[in-house]
Amino acid sequence: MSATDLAAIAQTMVARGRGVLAADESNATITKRFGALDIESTEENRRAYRDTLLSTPGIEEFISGVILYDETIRQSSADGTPFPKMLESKGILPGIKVDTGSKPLALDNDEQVTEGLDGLRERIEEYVSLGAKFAKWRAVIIIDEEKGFPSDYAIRCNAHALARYGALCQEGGLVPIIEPEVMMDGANDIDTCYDVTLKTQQRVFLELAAQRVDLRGMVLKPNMVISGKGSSTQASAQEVADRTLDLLYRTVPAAVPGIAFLSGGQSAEVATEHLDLMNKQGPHPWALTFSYGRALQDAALRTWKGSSENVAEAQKVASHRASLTSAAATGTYSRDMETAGV
Ligand code: 5MM
Repeated sequence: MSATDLAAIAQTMVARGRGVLAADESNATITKRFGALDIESTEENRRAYRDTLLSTPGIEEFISGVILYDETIRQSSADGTPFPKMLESKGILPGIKVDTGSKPLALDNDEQVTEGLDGLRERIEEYVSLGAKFAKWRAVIIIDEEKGFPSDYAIRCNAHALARYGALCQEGGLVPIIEPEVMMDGANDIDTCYDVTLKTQQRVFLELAAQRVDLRGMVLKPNMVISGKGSSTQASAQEVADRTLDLLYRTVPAAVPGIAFLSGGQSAEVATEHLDLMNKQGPHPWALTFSYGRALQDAALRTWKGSSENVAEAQKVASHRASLTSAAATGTYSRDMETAGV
């Protein structure tokens, strides 16, 4: 695939008012999410849940692409249509998580590095044949001020792996989503989140350049700059938007077509409000949109609850959430839209 083709896919992923649904929970993660609602995590239940989300009527107005998990990309909708084909027929790009998870970093102490580079060239070839157009790799950067985390070592290792993955994707014809996630669950304040995210993104862009990744054919999926969940001082929504924008202007070259945020455990409303406040200050050099997992799915999953009788209602909830998140991607969201038309 040419650089122009990759750039066109990246542009489509972040087209105005559209964003990415992260539905790539590994079996371990979806089992945890199901477990909290007493839903059994069988292969059929996972398929039925993903089918509910992906076949939501009209979802293509708000969702440009869906990140699938290895099991899901091989599954089909109730009528037998493989999920990638079903998405394509709705004008939604199928994507695939290609990392194999974060593991303890060797000779370190509780920090993580994401694995999955071995055999990745061959796996990419197979995913392309299954219909994937883009990929995702998530690096986990932990803040723990007492332990001195993150170390430079952890940031360097993760940035290097992200760039190696990015280069392999572009060589093999997939647009890489580059996801360096600075975790939001520490006790740190917003200043520490800013400093760590700055250091991480600077290192990531250095590695991307060193490893010849074409910035026009990628999408960045960062965390927002936010107070840690365990911090006694919580920054206001406006401060989160301002500090996140300030950081992005310092780190992300204008050649990157779009930034699709992760939600990272923020509630759906808060994640939506933050994105909206950033877009109200636009236009920016890059599109600012979403690649949310929990913030798009939580309410729909709670409604579905593992029962086919709830599919229509869960789809209504999924569609409403996606429409609000889409509004935030154009800076036209307001809190009263949460209850309007439900
Ligand atoms: C959908 O969740 C993904 C989880 O992957 P693992 O099961 O391998 O942990 C995750 O990577 C997700 O794509 C991003 O973190 C964004 O999701 P949130 O919920 O943070 O918006």
